Amino acid sequence: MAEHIKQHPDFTQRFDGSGLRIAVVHARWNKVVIDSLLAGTLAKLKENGVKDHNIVIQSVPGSFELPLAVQRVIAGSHVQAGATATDLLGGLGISSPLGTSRSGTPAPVVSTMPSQPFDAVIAIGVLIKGSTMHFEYICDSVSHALMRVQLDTGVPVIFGVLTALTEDQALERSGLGRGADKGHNHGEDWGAAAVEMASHARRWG
Ligand code: DLZ
Repeated sequence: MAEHIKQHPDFTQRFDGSGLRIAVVHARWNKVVIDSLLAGTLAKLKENGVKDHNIVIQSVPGSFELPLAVQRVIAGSHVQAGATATDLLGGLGISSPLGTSRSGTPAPVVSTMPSQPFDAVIAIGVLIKGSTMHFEYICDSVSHALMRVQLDTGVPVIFGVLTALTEDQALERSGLGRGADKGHNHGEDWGAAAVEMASHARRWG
């Protein structure tokens, strides 16, 4: 028997993301890990053909805020207006027309562009267990709420929330491991899952 049964899914089947519109809603807690996950997510979206101008990014303070933001982004309210993928890369150090906050996080922008439906939304957060029950409550409520939004709206919501017991676990799951093995950036899986689920959802109607 193989030593490790748990494996990442096979994402080798290609789905064409060139006509898809994807929103990425991310929390800002644990920024180092968030930035790496976002970079992995965006890289995979683009690798699958999703166009820069069809990726909209919205940041929220913490993971607890993700479900409402995802719901409103899907509903097409003003919250839908966030930074584009290009803007985000600016916030990560490449020159950005939007500027950045003191923490280096891209400044949110309000767009007057007419809203168009999203084919999928990726919700990204990093929860790291502390010494109180806070972690348990947020993990539980956020995972249930994101599932509810997805089932209520019929729009695929990708669960990009790391629920790590230690900082090292979070680093390893974002490709930033401290050892020789840097781990795997789960953001890449979330980007691929979004394109696949968005493609299925279009077919399912
Ligand atoms: C308060 C808090 C704590 C302690 N830890 C985290 C965390 O590890 N990851 C995260 O995304 N957010 C954390 N938060 C903030 C909450 O998610 C939320 O933003 C606040 O409770 C305000 O609603």
